[in-house]
Amino acid sequence: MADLEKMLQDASSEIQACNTQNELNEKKAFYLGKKSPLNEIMKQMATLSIEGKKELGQKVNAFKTKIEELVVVRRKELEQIAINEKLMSETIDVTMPGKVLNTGSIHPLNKVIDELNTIFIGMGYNVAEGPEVEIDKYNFEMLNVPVGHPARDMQDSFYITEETLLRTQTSSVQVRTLLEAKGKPIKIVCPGRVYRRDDDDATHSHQFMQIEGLVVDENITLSDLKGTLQKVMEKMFGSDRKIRFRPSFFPFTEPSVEVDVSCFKCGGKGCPICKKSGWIEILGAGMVHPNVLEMAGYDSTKMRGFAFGIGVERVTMLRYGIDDIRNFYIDDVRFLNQFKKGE
Ligand code: FA5
Ligand code: MG
Repeated sequence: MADLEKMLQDASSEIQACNTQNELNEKKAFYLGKKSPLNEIMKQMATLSIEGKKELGQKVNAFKTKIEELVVVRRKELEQIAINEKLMSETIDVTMPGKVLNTGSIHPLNKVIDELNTIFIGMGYNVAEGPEVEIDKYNFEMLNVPVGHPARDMQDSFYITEETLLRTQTSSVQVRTLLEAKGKPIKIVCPGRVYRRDDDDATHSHQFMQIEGLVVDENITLSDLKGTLQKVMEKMFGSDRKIRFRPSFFPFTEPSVEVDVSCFKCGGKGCPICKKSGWIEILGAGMVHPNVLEMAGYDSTKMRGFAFGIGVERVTMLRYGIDDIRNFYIDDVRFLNQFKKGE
């Protein structure tokens, strides 16, 4: 009998120590199967009295029942442990950092266009658009640059047919806007791509961007132009950067100016980027030529206007200290990634 009690104790701790359903099945088979150590005890049966047999029989049955119970309890425990483990492993922790996707970033030129648009919208301008494939009439003729005019040479161009070309300047949008407004006041900016047969170098590209501006109303003067550009450049570069207005010539403005900003690289001393001048030209501007107004149906004795064409690449170079315009167009992600910050 003592054997049976000892066996029950051993069985109980062995069942409790089972960590898988398989181990548990084996343990159950060991104690209740044909080769169970119980068989040794049962062998005593023959030597016992009837009373003794009855007593041993009951003890053995009780042992079996107890083993069954212990197995059931442990089986349930193991099932619960498995469920808990599964729940733990499948828990979604919403505070875990997500997978970082390798996203692109806004191109620096678009950043500067967005910024300039915002500045101009804040000053009451509308943003206009125009086509990149333009007719000669709008790109040149109605800007007071007739066929054979020497100013065409400076923008020696990509022609598609005799009458159509890739626009060389966003100034073509001036003509389109004037024709559409039919004598009414105008206040627009127009960003876009332009194309010229220019030799590429650190500050020149054969394809680049401009932002055109056109303001037409009664009583518009050169000082309005100067004040406007001064304000915009201050917002763009801060008030420490030096800006200069320099007399220039465009057939579609009179008088005409060009605006330079002091070189970001040498601070004005002269270096290869600014071609030793200390200045980088960023835009052309002037008072709209009366011929341009008249050709578009405006009465130039009543309405006057100013216009400007800003070089977006130049502004971006000055803004971010970029020393070669070609960086914008070679699609090197190491260059582009630097502009991800702050997006
Ligand atoms: C013009 O294109 C005139 N349409 C500007 C204008 C508009 C004058 C309205 C008067 C009234 P210009 O060729 O200078 O002007 O070009 C204007 C600006 O574009 C330049 O100041 C420069 O910043 C930029 N630019 C010109 N050529 C290139 C080039 N090849 N690569 C990059 N930027 C250029
Ligand atoms: Mg110029």
